[in-house]
Amino acid sequence: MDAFFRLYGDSDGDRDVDLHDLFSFLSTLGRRRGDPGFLWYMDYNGDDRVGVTDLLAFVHRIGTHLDP
Ligand SMILES: [Ca+2]
Ligand SMILES: [Ca+2]
Repeated sequence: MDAFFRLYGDSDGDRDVDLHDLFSFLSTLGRRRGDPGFLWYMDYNGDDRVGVTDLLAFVHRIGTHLDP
């Protein structure tokens, strides 16, 4: 499981952060732990909600690709 989500923001595990992952991120933006649709792996700083800090971390990674 942690190999799957080694790259923060890669929601589908294909080792990049692209538009598909962005849609997943936006679907959980503003949610907190316990909300339907909360995606724990999009919570970058671990404060149990997906907010501005996580958004900035995500945006920073858009377009990155993890090499094998
Ligand atoms: Ca991806
Ligand atoms: Ca957070």
